[in-house]
Amino acid sequence: MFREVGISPQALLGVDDMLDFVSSNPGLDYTLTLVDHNVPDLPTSHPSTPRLTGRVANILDHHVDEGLQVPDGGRRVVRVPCGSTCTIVHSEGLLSGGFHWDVVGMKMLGTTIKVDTGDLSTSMGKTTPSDVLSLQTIMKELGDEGDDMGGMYKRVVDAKFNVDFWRGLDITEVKDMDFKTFSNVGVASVLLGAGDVKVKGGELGVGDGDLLVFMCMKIVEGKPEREIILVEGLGGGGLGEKVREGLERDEELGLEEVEKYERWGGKARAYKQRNEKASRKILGPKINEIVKGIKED
Ligand SMILES: [Mn+2]
Repeated sequence: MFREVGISPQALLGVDDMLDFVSSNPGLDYTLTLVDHNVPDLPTSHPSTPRLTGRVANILDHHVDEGLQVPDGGRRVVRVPCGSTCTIVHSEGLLSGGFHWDVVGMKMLGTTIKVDTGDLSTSMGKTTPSDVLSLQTIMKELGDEGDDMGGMYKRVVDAKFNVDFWRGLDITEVKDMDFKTFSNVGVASVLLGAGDVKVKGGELGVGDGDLLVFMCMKIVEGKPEREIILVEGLGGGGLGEKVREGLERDEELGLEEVEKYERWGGKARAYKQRNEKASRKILGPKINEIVKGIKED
């Protein structure tokens, strides 16, 4: 969706990146607004957790209120049920003191409300009157400018759920659809089984990262199954190999090698991931830890 409106996903900051930035600038004061989940979505053992403690100033959410305190003067809007947090963001304003949404922001809010509620479907059981009101208001305010929201909604839904859409992409598009880097290791989340991630028309350009990870997800009889492909990059210094070995040993992930992709320069290996709950949110910090450990050795 960011690409659709001309914002490079590379320009986005993850919570970890942001916390790295503020920690490397001592004296910088910061507070956080939690939107869509009212407790920090990290395990207590996560290295970022202490850096979040006491920093949450505002909460805007549609999930059950877990009672995290916000300081005096902070905002707390937890509305349950509500189909989309973007409805709350739209109707309450993201920031205290007023915030002007430009056309791009309004389109993204509206499209996300559509995605979250199945285009205000009544059968999904998520749509509430306030979702309808917010989306109608956004459409009215956008006028002709909102004409492309229907197409944008369809493409976002395809990217989230439509395996045929993913099968039609070439390898570079598969890699870049949802891509994030951790310590020079690229991690692509893809809605394909490992066997469906194919290099069409030549080699996969791994680039000069140390390792490229495809986190594959496929639905088998209604249940998600995860697989992982590890491709050693051209970063040099053997770091990619060491990170691969670190991930192979990780008990939480539970990787079992299932197939070797000789085609990808003999460097790609595919694994079944026994823990289907371990998402990129879990894998990313693991990679950072492994790389840190290697560098300290
Ligand atoms: Mn939510």
